[in-house]
Amino acid sequence: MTTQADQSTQIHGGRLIARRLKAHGVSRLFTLSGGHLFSVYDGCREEGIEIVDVRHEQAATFAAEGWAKVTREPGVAALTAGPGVTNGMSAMAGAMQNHSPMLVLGGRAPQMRWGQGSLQEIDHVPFVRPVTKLAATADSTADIPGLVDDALATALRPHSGPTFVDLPLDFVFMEAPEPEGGEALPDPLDEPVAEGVERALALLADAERPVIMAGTDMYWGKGERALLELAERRGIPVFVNGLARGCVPADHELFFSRARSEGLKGADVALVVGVPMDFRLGFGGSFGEETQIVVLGRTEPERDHPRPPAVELYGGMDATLRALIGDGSDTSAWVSHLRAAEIEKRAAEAAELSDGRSPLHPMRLYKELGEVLDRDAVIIGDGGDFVSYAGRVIDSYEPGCWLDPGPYGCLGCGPGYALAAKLARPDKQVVLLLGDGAFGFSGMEFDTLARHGVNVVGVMGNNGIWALEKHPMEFLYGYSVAADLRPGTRYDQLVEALGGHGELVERPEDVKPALARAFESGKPALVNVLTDPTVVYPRKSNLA
Ligand SMILES: Cc1ncc(C[n+]2csc(CCOP(=O)(O)OP(=O)(O)O)c2C)c(N)n1
Ligand SMILES: [Mg+2]
Repeated sequence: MTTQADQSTQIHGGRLIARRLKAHGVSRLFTLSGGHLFSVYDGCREEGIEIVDVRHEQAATFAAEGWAKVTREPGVAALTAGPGVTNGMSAMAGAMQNHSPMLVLGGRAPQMRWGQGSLQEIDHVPFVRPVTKLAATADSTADIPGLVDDALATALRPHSGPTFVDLPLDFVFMEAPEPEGGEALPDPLDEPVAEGVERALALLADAERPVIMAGTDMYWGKGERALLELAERRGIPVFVNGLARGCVPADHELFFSRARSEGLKGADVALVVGVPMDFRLGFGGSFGEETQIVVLGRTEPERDHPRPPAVELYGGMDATLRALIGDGSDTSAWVSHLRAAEIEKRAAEAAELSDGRSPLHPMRLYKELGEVLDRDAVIIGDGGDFVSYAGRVIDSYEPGCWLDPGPYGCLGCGPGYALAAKLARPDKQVVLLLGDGAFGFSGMEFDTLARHGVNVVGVMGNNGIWALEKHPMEFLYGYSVAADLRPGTRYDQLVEALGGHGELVERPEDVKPALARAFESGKPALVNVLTDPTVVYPRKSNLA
């Protein structure tokens, strides 16, 4: 068997792919079997790329995204022809909105018989294109390596996002010589400083109540060090969402979360860094009417800003944030004012955090969980109200430690994310927060976790309802339909049946011992905590 390939050697299309993946540092391929992919598997096996096989293609695709989210390297999934690719569509759409760099390889019916009705024959590209940055079908075996290089580079370039390469069965089984070289993948730290920083510097110099609101593209742009230096030098309070969580440690003196509305509404200048003014920022209305907005993006936005910014800066996150470092006004009164608001709002949570009811208040569960989490634990949220509570009270201290589906909001992302996170960070606690509704989408992936020995600890808020839908519908209509689940379902026993460790918890005092047993079990685990369905999350709006 040959293990080396050079210009003179012909190697099959699957091996050509694996060699390009390996050359770019890809170590794992997430997939679910299909004959269209056999030569890709053979190539990966030859090149030492680990194949991680799941139970539904959405989990493979979410895992590829989860890998990207935790490592900032492109994640890679391979989906078989037809239904394999359609099953991965929601995850691709979510990754597109999250700007998650990843590559999806699609199996495809053979080119030589195209249009004659081969098994699982469908043209993926037209429906994958709107949810990817690049979607292309290989024209020949020799075309494949260049396409893979291009797809990986495109996935990483701003705005980063998913790309898709379709592999006709005949081309991927046939042989071609391996081309030489291939360029290194782009590094966000090489992106140039934006034009127009002078205007932003002038605004910042006079700002008395500045804030920074940072989001996911700041993380993709590797801007966190420069962001912290900028905030510290100018004394600017920082608020984060999405993947920016953890980029400023939750115990930093300039980090705020509960005082967000106070901070954003009261700001005279807001640096909006790597985050669109979408529903999460009230389409711009979260800021005060007089707030001057300085937008900083890795590149031009995909949509128009909902309110006109005073300054727009498009360029490298690190370089541009660095260019904004300098001395400004004394902000200490503003910072103290927000700190007082933060402390007051946190104090108001104390009663819920120590709520003694059984079934539990979700806040009490998070108080117990928070006390056993390491500083660098990776937390994954998959659910409705249960995850909204976590978003409020679970603190992050390092980048890449908080994963939720993002604005596309697809339930079922969690197990795939968790699988990838634990593979990428085997020494960290990886905790998967699951609603009982959310569990139904990808619960079978506990089989994947068990088969691959990936010891994620799941914590379920089991309220027997789709709470995020049931309570709003009752509020609007006085009744609800399609909003109930079976109360008290033993999802922990399901996980045990799949080879994991299960715990059922009904009382607050039993949470910590159950979590300790789960972490020590040496298996993927689910701590199934019964939570109170009458608890209504204080939500302003969930649709727009
Ligand atoms: C794929 C998908 N289907 C439906 C929804 C709509 N949805 C959002 S939250 C939610 C309820 C989730 O219930 P559960 O996971 O039990 O969490 P809970 O709200 O009860 O805490 C639903 C149905 C969605 N976001 N994604
Ligand atoms: Mg529920």
